[in-house]
Amino acid sequence: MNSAKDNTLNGWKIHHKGMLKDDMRRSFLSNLTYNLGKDSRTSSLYDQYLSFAYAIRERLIEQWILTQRYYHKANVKRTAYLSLEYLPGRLLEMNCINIGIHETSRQMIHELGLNFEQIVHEEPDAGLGNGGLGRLASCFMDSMATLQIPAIGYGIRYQYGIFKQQIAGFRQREVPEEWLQIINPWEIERPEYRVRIKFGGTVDHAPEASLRAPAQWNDTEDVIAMPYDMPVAGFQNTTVNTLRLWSANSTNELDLQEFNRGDYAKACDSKIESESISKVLYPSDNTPAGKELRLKQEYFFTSASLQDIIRRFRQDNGDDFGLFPEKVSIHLNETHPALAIPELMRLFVDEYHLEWDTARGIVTKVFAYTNHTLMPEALEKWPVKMIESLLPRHMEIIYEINDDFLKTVIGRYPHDTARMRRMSIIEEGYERHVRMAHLAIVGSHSVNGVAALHSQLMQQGIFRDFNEMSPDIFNNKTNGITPRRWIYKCNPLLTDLVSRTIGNEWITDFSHLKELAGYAGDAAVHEQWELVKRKNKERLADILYRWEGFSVDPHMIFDIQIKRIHEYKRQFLNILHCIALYEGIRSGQITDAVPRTVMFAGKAAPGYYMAKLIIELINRVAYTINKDKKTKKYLQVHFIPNYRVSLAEYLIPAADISEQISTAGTEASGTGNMKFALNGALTIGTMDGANIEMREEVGKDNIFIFGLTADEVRTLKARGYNPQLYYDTSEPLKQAFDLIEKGYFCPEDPHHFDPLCHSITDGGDPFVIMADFESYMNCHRRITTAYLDTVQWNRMSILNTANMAKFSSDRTIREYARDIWGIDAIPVPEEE
Ligand code: 26Q
Repeated sequence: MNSAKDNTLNGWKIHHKGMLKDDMRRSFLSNLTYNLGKDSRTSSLYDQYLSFAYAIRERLIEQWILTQRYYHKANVKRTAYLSLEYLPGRLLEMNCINIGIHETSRQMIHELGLNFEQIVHEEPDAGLGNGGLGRLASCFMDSMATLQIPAIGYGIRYQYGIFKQQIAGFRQREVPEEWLQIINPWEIERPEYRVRIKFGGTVDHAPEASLRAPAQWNDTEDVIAMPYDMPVAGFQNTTVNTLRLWSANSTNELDLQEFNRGDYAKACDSKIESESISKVLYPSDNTPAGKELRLKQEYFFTSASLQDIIRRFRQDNGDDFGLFPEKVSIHLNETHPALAIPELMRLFVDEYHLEWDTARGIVTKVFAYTNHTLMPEALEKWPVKMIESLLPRHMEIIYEINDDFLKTVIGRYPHDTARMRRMSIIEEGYERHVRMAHLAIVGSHSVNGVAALHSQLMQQGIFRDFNEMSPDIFNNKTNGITPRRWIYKCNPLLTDLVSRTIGNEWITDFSHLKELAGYAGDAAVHEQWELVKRKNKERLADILYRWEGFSVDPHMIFDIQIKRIHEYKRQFLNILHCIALYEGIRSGQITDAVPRTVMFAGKAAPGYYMAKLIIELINRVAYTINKDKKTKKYLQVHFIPNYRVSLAEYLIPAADISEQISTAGTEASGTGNMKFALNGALTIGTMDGANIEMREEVGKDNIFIFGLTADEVRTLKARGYNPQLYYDTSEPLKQAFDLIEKGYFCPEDPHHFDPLCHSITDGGDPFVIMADFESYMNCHRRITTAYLDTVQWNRMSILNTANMAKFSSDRTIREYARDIWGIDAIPVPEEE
């Protein structure tokens, strides 16, 4: 792939882009001149970024074409990953690394007298997701390409990604992020693959025909789905997979009619309305967004993707749909694309005239569903009325699927009508709803959770009835993260140190990382390990000063909690503890404080009142604490605005302590926890999500676990939990709570934080903050004592990195490919 020579492609002689420094320089300058009309004197950083990105893109494209052509020729089974969210972050440097040209490019840019760091910072993050679920999808895309698994990711090309967060007057302000205002060099429009998506209208059946016979869906309002492809390169191999994102365009016929009638405004309205579908990402994470436009988005990208999958299948296999499950596997990332199930039924029955039962059999073999949340309010359900008016044929099909399903239930459990009601896809009540998770389970051959505890709770809790009836479809696939972005790219110093210590095989075979454990007691490694952490803290300090104007001191402990703001994630517990520390130091009760900087970052859903109030509390507490001369040397608190992938890449390598403190039984997995530990931070965490498996890997002495277990939380609540009891018996908790309640942090409006205070007292403290406080505080005391023993700390830190091999998304994807998709690696030959 990296050889510089001429090549033929499709019978055309094209120039194989060379990978040497001179080749790169030629491409870069040629793009600057002929594409952007600039020279190295007149070019802006933006011009330089684009030219550089184009030069890299040119080097991806041939292998991209070869990969796709090879998949077609070998007629391989492919997996389609359907996700409403992706969070790829910046791509320029990552692509450089993946095609093996990072160092060469860096030198080339440097020798031109340009600044590599500044250039790559010109790229906006592709923020097409909210949090864990979206970032996981991107880690998976990376691993699928690296493992050479034939895969295609489908999603929406939102014009506005996740909002930009500003902090003004201590509060979150949302600013629209129009990332496509500037050119996206990584996408290629593919008008030849656009498809038509229908909405509304009516369904016509032949007289006396069953709902299961082919029907006609007429008088619809249509939207065009335009695909944009982004290359996803494997790590230094020959595979380049595709991420295909759909953009909504209007069909011109409709507005032309109105236009010709002279109703210009209306003509524009319908254009605007159809194009609004891909306009904006819903900024809700683990919280409901029960808006019709959201449902439209879900159907829009699902239908477009399925039509695309079928087109490709027919091209390779004709209409022999019996082969479909041997050639296609479709993965549902949460229930957001669950309409794919009735949609595939509709396409098979109505468009390709398959028998209902035949179609139904194929569908279940093809789909698999991953659940990502136990929060009851985040389980998707849509009013039957809404689906009926937007997707009338799908509603019929859902009823028919449900009929079949309920017959099986009643066959297995005769007379158990309560069970039938619980399991039905339709929720009865004042208004009837479609339960998307039930639809996804009934239509899939595999349902998985994302960490061992989560899968277990899912099977015993929300999906208990389903698990009793079909235990074989349930399984666990513990999440992972891609080591390419989450150590190799974001922590070059540590990457070098690890390679110098154990050789560099670990980069391509992560299981080698455990060899590092052999050096956990090595004084020379310790010294370098410490130095790397220090340098990463300095790098962060530098960036925070330049971007946000605040100074942090790298000599202090960096204690970091970064994730979406949510009550169950308990940022409130962390800030309460900060207040207790502050009060303790200020009053002289704490005399042995170890200097620390506590950092928070994360976005709140714009409509999530409590989450926004937590952000305001953190900012006000930070303001009060940071200006106090008495405590300044010992405690600093910062809220860093606009958390995103590119910021995480600086924060994570600089962390000493990673906060993973969700109420046990609430965080499905967490993936930030893995990123921190991989970069040598020590975790303070609860027995929740993947923390439990991390503890198994690193050993109980190398992680700081506190608080009630999921079982204990359940029992406590069942017995009648009284948060007041904990308040009464813990002096530090009482002091911290009282400061907030008395308005110490908001003198101009002392009752400002009442809703937060109430939630953990009279409100019943659903996330057991009060009950876990003492344990959390004591755990922090243990962890700071441990920090003072530098040798011991370095040892633990090294063992954390060394024992993270399990949490590579490569391991996760291997399991998905083997157990769920039935797909093997297909190494793409270098040349035809
Ligand atoms: C719900 C109802 C209606 C519309 C949307 C939603 C909705 C939106 C986003 C439901 C859930 C989400 C996002 C969930 C999510 O990000 N879950 C996280 O997934 C990670 C990857 O598996 C886990 O590591 C996290 O623990 C989990 O919180």
